[in-house]
Amino acid sequence: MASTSPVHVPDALIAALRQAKLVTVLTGAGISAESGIPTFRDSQTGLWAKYDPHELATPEAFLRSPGLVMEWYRWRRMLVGKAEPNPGHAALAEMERRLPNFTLITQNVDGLHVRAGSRNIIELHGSLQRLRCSGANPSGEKRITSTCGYTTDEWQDGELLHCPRCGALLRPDVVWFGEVLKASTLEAALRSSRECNLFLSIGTSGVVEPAASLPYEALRAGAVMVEINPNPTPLSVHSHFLFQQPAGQVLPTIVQAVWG
Ligand code: BV8
Repeated sequence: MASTSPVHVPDALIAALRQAKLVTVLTGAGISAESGIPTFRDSQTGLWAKYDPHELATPEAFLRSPGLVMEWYRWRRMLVGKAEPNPGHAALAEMERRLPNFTLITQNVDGLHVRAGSRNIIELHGSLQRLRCSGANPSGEKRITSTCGYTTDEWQDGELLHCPRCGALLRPDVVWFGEVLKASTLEAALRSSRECNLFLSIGTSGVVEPAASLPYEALRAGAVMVEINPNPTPLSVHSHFLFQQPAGQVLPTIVQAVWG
């Protein structure tokens, strides 16, 4: 990401962060862009250029072509394995250490916030580091029966992986389009959005629901809204502080300005 003009942190934001009792952050693919992970907005590179993530990240795609979907996730997992958390991830981990009450909600499944040292994380859409039993009937019938609940971090070699407990296909432990989020996860995200004094929306185009509604829950509850995104989004006009610059430059500057 080319360096941009210097980041200016308004005194009012410094004061707001210093006195905030509860801060909630929502991140999207944009915070991992400076780690070299393509965002959903970017066209998928190379082999995957001809596929639309919205097509591949669905239960239908998995039932229709489980091998293709698993190969896509293996490719993304390889990208993530070669990537490092960037200064934006690190600054959020530092912010959590400095604040009395901090919740990080992420739409990302890359696990980079965990690797950067963040602790209180709500992974809205799961993690591609984990696999879980899909319940998809190994005989290939086009329906997903109830899963046996098996999960693992071990991605064995081979195109299709099977649950050692029940024999069904294993799938990435992520939430696909058309799938409901875990009720407890969504409830925790809604609660921390409604209870915070200050909400930062970082690196998200604000399209995918129900994640996209979280900043508006915070606004309705009277929170101060900060958006960090080089491009405008529907949230931009509602933000009290708007940084249209890369998160990897803005976040460390904010942490430096507030905590020195
Ligand atoms: C559900 C995991 C009940 C998988 C993902 C209500 C209204 C409309 C539609 C719906 C609705 N309710 C449900 C839907 C359907 C659907 C949906 O929202 N569709 C969209 C396309 C309209 N939602 C669902 O299906 C959800 N389930 O609600 O269940 C239901 C079901 C069916 C029907 C009704 C109700 C489940 C959604 C979860 C899908 N899984 N990920 C995987 O990753 O493989 S979503 C995935 O895409 C990401 O997790 C993320 O959420 C989304 C991508 O968005 P972003 O993260 O914002 O990334 P994007 O590329 O878009 O933008 C990047 C931004 O970064 C840009 O703005 C860019 O400017 C900025 N940026 C770039 N560089 C930087 C930067 N910012 C800062 N610094 C930088 N350096």
